[in-house]
Amino acid sequence: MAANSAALAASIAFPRVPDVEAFDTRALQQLDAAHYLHPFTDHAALKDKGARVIVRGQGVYLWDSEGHQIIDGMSGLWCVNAGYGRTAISQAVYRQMETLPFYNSFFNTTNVPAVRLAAELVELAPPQFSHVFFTGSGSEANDTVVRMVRRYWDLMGKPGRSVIISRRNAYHGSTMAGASLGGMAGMHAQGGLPIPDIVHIGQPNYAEHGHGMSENEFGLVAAGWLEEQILASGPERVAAFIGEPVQGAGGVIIPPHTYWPEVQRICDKYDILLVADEVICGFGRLGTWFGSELMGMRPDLISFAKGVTSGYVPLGGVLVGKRVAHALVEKGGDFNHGFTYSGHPVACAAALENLRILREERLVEKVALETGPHLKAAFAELAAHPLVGHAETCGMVAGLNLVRRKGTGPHDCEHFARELQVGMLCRGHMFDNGVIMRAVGDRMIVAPPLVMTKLQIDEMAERIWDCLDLTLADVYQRGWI
Ligand code: PXG
Repeated sequence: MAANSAALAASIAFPRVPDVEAFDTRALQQLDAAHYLHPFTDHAALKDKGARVIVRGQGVYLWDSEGHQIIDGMSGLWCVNAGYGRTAISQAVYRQMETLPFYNSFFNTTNVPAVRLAAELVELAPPQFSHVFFTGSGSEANDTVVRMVRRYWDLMGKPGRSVIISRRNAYHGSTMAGASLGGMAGMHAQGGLPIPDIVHIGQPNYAEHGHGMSENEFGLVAAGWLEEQILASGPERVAAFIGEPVQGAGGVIIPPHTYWPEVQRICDKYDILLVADEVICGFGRLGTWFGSELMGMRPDLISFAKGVTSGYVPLGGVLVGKRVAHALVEKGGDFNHGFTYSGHPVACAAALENLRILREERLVEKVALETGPHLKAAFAELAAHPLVGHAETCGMVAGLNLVRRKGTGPHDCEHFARELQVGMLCRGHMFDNGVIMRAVGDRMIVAPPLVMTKLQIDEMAERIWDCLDLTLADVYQRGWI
């Protein structure tokens, strides 16, 4: 650290109980700009503006270092399902740290929280699942998927089956395999990705590709792209298909009802493994424990992370179905893969407590029966705003599209030019007015904590409406409408 940075660091007070007065926001921002490389960030732009410093969370609210209260429409980053400030989780973590802060699961050892969590996850998962492989994140979970799928086919005597099919605009993480599975062109352009034998098909985005079809017709067409790719790659070379039940970071793309059952039929027809990336959809987000259950999928593997601990401590993993587990366990030999922190006892203790909360407070059922339908109604009202073309929700995820002129449905709206970045303008207003909403192009999305009450959903929707008004005023003023 440079001498002046060290002095600056020493001058910053970090109070135990956050007290707005005690934070020197400017000093923190300067240190941040000087030393902290953030994920997916244009640092030149950030340096000019200064990062917002988040200091506290309680329930569905956050506070920044200047004392602003913010309603967190994004659950941190799609993960704080149980909400902030759960003393039961921090106490479970503390107890585990006092008892056994770490031990590895290599070399024929194990630990109590990891064993208990593996058993509990298998209990929660659909019936075809029997085992869990733990990782530290969703990206590591998807790297594990790639290695495990290929290992499976080796064990089955078909090493030629190495191709994994994914989708454009999917997000599966930032490691080499995670980013390769993902379908983000901007990520592939940096670092020579994708790695070999990963190919991408179109996403089931009705608004973008479904013109002239009913949603259900389009679902079958989009699933058909999988069969076309299997035939193009050669069915004897295809190992697996991976997809998020509902695409999250790609913009909350909710597939038509017909899509996943048809994908399942095609995977079965060609004997291809189906992998559900449930890093976002798992642990109640869609009103079921796993999104696959809602979507009519019967996956062989499920990757998970985020909501398993509500983000309190990093943890991810792969739920392994009996078909693959049988090969790994019974056909013998090492699977040469694993992480220091696989089955970290502290992370597993946090997960056990988090799952207890989700169960005891019936949060998954609440999403299905109460809060999810309420969010749907709130977004249906937001769709009446002059700037909103259409809005969709599924459980506790929602998206709405900002458009230049409304139409009768998603296919006859008039869009803003991409370079105007109306979504980013809108996101700025949200952030400045106490609500966190993500922008993916001109699609604005939320994924609130599952504990958000109906009243808080109304409060969030009111703030969103006001910020849509502010965005509309800007857009008029700039002559974009
Ligand atoms: N799969 C999915 C479906 C994800 O959403 C990952 C894998 C990777 O997980 P880790 O724990 O390695 O980050 C994710 C992560 C965004 C955003 O902009 C979304 C994620 C991460 C960062 C940003 O919406 N999702």
